[in-house]
Amino acid sequence: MVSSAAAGAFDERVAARQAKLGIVGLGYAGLPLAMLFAEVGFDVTGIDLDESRVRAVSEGRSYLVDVSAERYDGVDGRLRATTDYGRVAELDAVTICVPTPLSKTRTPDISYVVAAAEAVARHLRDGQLVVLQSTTYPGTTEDIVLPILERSGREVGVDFFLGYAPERVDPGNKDWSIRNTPKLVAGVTDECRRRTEALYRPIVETIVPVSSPAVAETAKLHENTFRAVNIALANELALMCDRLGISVWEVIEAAKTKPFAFLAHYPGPGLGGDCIPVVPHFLAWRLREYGYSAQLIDAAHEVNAHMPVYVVQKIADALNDSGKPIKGSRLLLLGVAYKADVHDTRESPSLEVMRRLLERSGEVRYCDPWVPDLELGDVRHESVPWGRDAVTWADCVVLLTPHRAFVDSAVWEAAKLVVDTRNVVPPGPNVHSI
Ligand code: SAJ
Repeated sequence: MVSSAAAGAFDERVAARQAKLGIVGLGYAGLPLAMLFAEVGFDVTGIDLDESRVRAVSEGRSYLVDVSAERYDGVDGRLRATTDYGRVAELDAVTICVPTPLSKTRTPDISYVVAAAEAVARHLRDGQLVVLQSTTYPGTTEDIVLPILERSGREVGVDFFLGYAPERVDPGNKDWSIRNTPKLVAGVTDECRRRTEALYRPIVETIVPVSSPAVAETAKLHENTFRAVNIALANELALMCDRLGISVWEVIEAAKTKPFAFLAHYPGPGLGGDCIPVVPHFLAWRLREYGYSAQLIDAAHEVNAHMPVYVVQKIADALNDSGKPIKGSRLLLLGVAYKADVHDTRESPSLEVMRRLLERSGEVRYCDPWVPDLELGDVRHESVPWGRDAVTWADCVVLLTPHRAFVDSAVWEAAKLVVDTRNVVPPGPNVHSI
């Protein structure tokens, strides 16, 4: 049993900002968290195996949209970075924020979580709190991380403490930050949860304790699965409205007038990002171990994965009206990032559209102010500048990512033919919408 004195001492060190904090993984979730802890007065050690990230943090250089170079000036050296896990031994609390990608066979790859837990375990000290933030399948904290940490012979809830608190970071979101986004918090024992709550209290306005890590792990997956399934529903609505000969965009706008029990999602060329296309498969994979098949998740994946095929068919149909095949036609793709006004192309459906058009011998160029160049297969492509020249070159312009630069542009009237997958191009006889 933990003495109340020891519990009190931890809370006091946190409340007094004397606790030494560590963040493992300085990516889009870890670095903003490390910076925020430093800004409220903690001494923070960031640990990352990527030496370029460690150098950037040490030199106060920004490499994430949410952490500008100016923020380093404000923390007076309280945020340091290292590749040395040995520094864990000096810390009171360590938060693990490493990636959890999908493997090629669409199963969860938690190798980064395991490696981080093993490295922390090698330097674990009595009284330390370890918190996992990575998005992962239910059972990871208690069935994978806990046994690794207990190998040291220490007992959880007595000699060390283990919590789970999923990240809800939305890079670039100006409305929702770490501070004002409610934070789910769980612990392997009550004292684990209590200490995890104490850790986040100085930086998060609303802490939501839940009864177990599995509840928090599953809630996070449910949040993103909700989004993927509703996007798939919007995409299926587009396929249905195409057959009905009505505008899916007008249907959604009409449905949106219902003031309750409706949350609009919109069709597009498919599902991109390292989050929404990935996370639902963690849940489906885990439930298969219980003999349960998550039909909605699998069906949503099929619908979302079909959208690039549908967009290519719309392009072929639009060109056909002008008596042109895809083969040999000049095709300008607008936007390869997975969503508006980001640099990120991970899982971007634009790349699948581009690949399919190249396969059909289209002459393909892309324009994306946020992505100057990209590798597709073993070919390097460079973005062409946005403007009338780019548009007049093309037999067909395809709007895939609604970057601000494309939305309010007068360039559209120069286009011979447009396929618009995001409902941002002014309507016209030469504009085909999905
Ligand atoms: N998309 C659609 N139709 C929609 C919404 C999105 O086709 O109605 C597409 C986007 O184009 C993109 C993909 O889905 O390719 C994912 O878009 P996203 O807006 O969900 O963006 P993400 O991947 O950055 O998701 C993050 C998530 N945040 C966290 O997990 C903490 C997600 O839960 C947020 O809802 C989302 O940001 C957000 O709202 O910005």
